Amino acid sequence: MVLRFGIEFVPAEKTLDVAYYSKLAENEGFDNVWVTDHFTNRSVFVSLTQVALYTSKIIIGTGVTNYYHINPAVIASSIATIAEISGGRTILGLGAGDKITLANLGIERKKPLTGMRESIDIIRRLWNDETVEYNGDVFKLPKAKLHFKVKHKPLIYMAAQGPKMSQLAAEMADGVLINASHPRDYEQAKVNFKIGMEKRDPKRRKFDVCAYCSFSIHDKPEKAQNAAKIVVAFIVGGSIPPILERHGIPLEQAKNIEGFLKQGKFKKAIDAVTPEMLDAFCIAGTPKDCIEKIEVLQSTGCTQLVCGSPLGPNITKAIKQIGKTVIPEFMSKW
Ligand code: F42
Repeated sequence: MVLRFGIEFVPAEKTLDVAYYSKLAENEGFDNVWVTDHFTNRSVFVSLTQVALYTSKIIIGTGVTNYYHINPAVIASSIATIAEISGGRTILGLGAGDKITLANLGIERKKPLTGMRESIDIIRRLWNDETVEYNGDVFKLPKAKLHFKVKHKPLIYMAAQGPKMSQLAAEMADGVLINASHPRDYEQAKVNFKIGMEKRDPKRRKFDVCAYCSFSIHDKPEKAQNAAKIVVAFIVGGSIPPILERHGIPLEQAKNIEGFLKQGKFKKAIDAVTPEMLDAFCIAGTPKDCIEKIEVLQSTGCTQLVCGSPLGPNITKAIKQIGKTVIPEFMSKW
């Protein structure tokens, strides 16, 4: 089966740079651009607006925004505006938000699962031109209505790693973005998708399973791996014990890395990343290494591979290399 390719950009970069990379990705055969959202970076919606104006066919989306730092009604109107600008090429990627980033805003991530269910409900109803009077556990909207018609209703993809979030994604969303790079994580996710699928409306479109991987490509494997180490350090430092145990990563090694990161000792954190951690939490190596790992992910049922940060030691070269050497391997042979 054909595998779609997505790419993640982080608006720590200027909006014009994100737009330039997105256009390059479009030209190199990528299907989707996902732009991350943290208040510390440039605005995801402004970045996506610029991406929409610079591209013509690639699907663009938040990868991902969240309903704690933006009210779902504001998410509904913002992403519908981008859908309008892009001519319907837009997906809403929605997550519970990064716990540590939200804590810096004094926002406690209360009832994330309930918040997700309610947000999706509110957003879809607003797009359907309803006046929403909502009295949920997390959201209370006395009277919300959009004063413009949403012609292009975006698909909604959920970020999910946890068992209940994964089940909810299969029940309610059009797709899921799983922040993981190892087949073990996808085998586990499948168990939860099956549970969620039982409650899914059969009229809803086919469920898109996106492997949102830390990805790094270079002809010299050690260069690719070195570029990925800081990202992997953050993943290891932020992972909960069951995930570390699933991949056989000793908890004390992870605690060690977490400590270095908290103190801003990034070089020490990078040096503490082991080959086992790289294997568990990223796809990094030569084009051949990357293709082999992607093939295994595809065999677990993934329908889209999202190439996430760092992409490689050089972003422009990495986008071109993925487009020329990796994507063609997964295009239909007939
Ligand atoms: N976060 C960002 O802030 N910005 C990004 O750009 C971003 C990108 C991104 C891309 C892909 C991806 O997969 C994740 C990404 N994230 C990003 C992280 C994302 O926002 C979420 O933090 C992450 O996906 C959440 O992962 P999770 O599936 O582990 O969900 C957490 C919140 C969780 O606790 N899940 C539990 C579970 O089992 O799935 C649910 C717990 C539960 O049931 N809670 C009950 C409820 O009602 O919510 C209440 C329990 C109680 O008593 O309070």
